[in-house]
Amino acid sequence: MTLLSGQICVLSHCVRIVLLEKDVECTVDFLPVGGDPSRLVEHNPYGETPTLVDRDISLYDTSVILEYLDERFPHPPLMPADPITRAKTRLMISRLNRDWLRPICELGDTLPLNPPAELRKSIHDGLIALSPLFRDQPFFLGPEYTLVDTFVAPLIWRLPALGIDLPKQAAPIMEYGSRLFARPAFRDSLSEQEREMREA
Ligand SMILES: N[C@@H](CCC(=O)N[C@@H](CS)C(=O)NCC(=O)O)C(=O)O
Repeated sequence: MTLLSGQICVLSHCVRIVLLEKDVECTVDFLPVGGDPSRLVEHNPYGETPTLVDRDISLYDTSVILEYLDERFPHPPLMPADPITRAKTRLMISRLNRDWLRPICELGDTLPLNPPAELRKSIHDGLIALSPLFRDQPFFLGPEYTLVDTFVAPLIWRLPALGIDLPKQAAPIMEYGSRLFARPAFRDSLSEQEREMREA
């Protein structure tokens, strides 16, 4: 299995985390910025990262890739078991994607990211509003780590690169971020450039 990944593509980052959480054997092929897109287009008509190439199938669209991985490699499960919580998980991922992750993708694949002021404000205010949730629970949906957490971790990691500084009142969400970053799968998921986002 091969993942065609961007170097700092936030959605590719979600897929890298899930592959490592599930200990899936996969080659991550980091595509060079401004490189020849033909390899990508061969597997994905939209020419976007992430694209997952498996023996019998090529997949694109992050949510499609992640649900495939969760079904093909069921341990540990990253989707809740009951239909209502599964639907809530999909809804939350869809909102995170529309509001924050896709707009971050559109900022391009070179640093610094330079988000427009409205996007910066939306992420800043949105994370502050979510923060109290993490006073009483370790992960986004409660006691268990799920796919939603794999979408939020790359976002919180990118806050310094996005020029977003959260105030003290957001301490619970920053502590949640630290819990996510401490996971071995997260640490191993980082590309060189992603590592530099917090080491520079
Ligand atoms: N709907 C896609 C969006 C993926 C996407 O926009 N990827 C960006 C990088 S983060 C990309 O490949 N942009 C290059 C392009 O659109 O040509 C998904 O959910 O995976």
